[in-house]
Amino acid sequence: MSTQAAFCATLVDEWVRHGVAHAVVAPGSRSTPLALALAGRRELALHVVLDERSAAFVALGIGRATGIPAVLLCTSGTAAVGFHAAVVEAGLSRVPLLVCTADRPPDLHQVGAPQAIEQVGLYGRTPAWAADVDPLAWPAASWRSLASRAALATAAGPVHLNLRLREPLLGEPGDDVPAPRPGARPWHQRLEVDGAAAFTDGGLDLGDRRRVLVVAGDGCDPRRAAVGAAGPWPVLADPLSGWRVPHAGTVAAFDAIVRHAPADGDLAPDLVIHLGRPPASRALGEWFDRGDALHVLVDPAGRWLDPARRADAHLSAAPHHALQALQALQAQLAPLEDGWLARWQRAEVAAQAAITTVLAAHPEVTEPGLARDLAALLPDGAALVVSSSMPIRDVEWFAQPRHGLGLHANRGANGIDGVTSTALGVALARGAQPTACLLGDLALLHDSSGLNGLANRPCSLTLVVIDNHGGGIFSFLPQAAQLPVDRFEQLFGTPQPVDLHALAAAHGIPCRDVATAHDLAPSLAAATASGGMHMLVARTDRAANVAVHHELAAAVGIALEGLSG
Ligand SMILES: Cc1ncc(C[n+]2csc(CCOP(=O)(O)OP(=O)(O)O)c2C)c(N)n1
Ligand SMILES: [Mg+2]
Repeated sequence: MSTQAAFCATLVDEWVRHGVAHAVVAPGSRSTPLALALAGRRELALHVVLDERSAAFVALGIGRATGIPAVLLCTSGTAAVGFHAAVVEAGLSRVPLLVCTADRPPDLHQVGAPQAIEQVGLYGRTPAWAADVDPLAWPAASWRSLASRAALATAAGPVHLNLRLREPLLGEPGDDVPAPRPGARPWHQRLEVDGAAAFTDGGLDLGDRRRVLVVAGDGCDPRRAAVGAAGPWPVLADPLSGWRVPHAGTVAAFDAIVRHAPADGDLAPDLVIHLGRPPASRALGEWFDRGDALHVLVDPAGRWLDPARRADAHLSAAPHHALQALQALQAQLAPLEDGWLARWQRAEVAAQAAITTVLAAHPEVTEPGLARDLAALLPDGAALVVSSSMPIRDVEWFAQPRHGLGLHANRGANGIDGVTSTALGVALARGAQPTACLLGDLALLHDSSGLNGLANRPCSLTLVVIDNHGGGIFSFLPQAAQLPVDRFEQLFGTPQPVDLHALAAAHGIPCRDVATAHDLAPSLAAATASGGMHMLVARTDRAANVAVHHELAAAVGIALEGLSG
């Protein structure tokens, strides 16, 4: 009998009760008791990933895709450091993640024992909760509570359990596993508090605000139906919100619209409800800064998502609770201004038509066109993982409302690292259902170790790579205009001399070019129909990309002028 084995079996049993369904294990010895406990439960899918950095992003992707933490396990030493980037992302994105690092007991620290590094507090203040646990020092009666508390705490992001494990590492749990709660109940549960009263209790003077605008960002409650058809407001819907669906109030082309709408014009709001994380659109933020609306921020977890320090009020309530409260309040207030919603609807229709017209005149692949088409073409039930840099912006600015597409992006830290591995995690969690990933050439190369073994994974994943030969986003910055071309290319453009087809071939991944705008549909259809791993490469030009963005913005501006004229 092994107390450590019993301890680990108890943790795993409690996590299964919390719905945990995936474990990602990076190989090593010190983690043996927990690795065996995880492998011993048929309720858990076990994914073994060599590189801890990649493993952690895979677990992150699973957490992202399911909302349920994956258990992430490694041995002691630098292995634990390898988790750090994804832990940071999980922390800032509040993606649930159960990070378990095996450690040597304290007496084997600072004496030259192998793989003994400082692991307590390794991830700083990032974890939502952290505990340094010596199973032999913790009474068995505390084990279930420890595991359950850790699982609940992942509602706020990654949880780090540093587990001090001693030799012998092998053994059977025996009868030492403490009794669980009756039935399938976990040890601790959280009760939902109804936040419907929160809005009216907030002491906000909403006075006679009659132009209410909702900004639905990443972190919204995706059950839009729960909002009761979202009320009579225009909703600027970031695709990551899950709210960019066909609906009377949905506004997708907000970035282009606000580039031209006067901040005191007939589209200007007097009350803005922000749900979740702000969209990437800088134009939107600047437009709000020029206006004088009241801003209310709502986040289910009470985060301070206000980099512009613009909020008049923060509201700790699930977004649908806040909207229900606002709806109730709306009934008591002055009615919305006549034509308020209709004006936004007309702007959206005009902007979408202008975007379509511009892109139709570009038979070559454009980055906005690729993002728009990819989001439209993926079959119902598909997921799209979007890389930071221009892909997430192009999807935010140009993807049209639709049902049936789940979007994911690591926007907590906006890293371009781990994108392929995150997409793999999302795809693994979804099995045969198609997953696509839109990413830049540098993001692909950054995580090229994420391609290791990809071809043999049991899932359907199509990587759609925009190869603009470097960091296209920097061409929009003053650096591009003000630095000598050589210096700009050296420090920002940073083209990499890698043959992407050869890279794919080296990993056994079928790869083809998307040579024209019309090539995407058949290539994508072929890839998703055959399943497995595919790479599509679309070549674009960074300077031409800036030009087409300007062309789109100008066309929307002219279309909006036509409306007011
Ligand atoms: C881990 C990480 N390193 C560096 C950056 C800084 N960065 C932001 S965008 C970018 C270039 C990305 O290039 P690519 O993936 O090709 O996308 P593109 O800009 O061409 O759309 C870099 C290096 C980052 N966000 N994350
Ligand atoms: Mg690029």
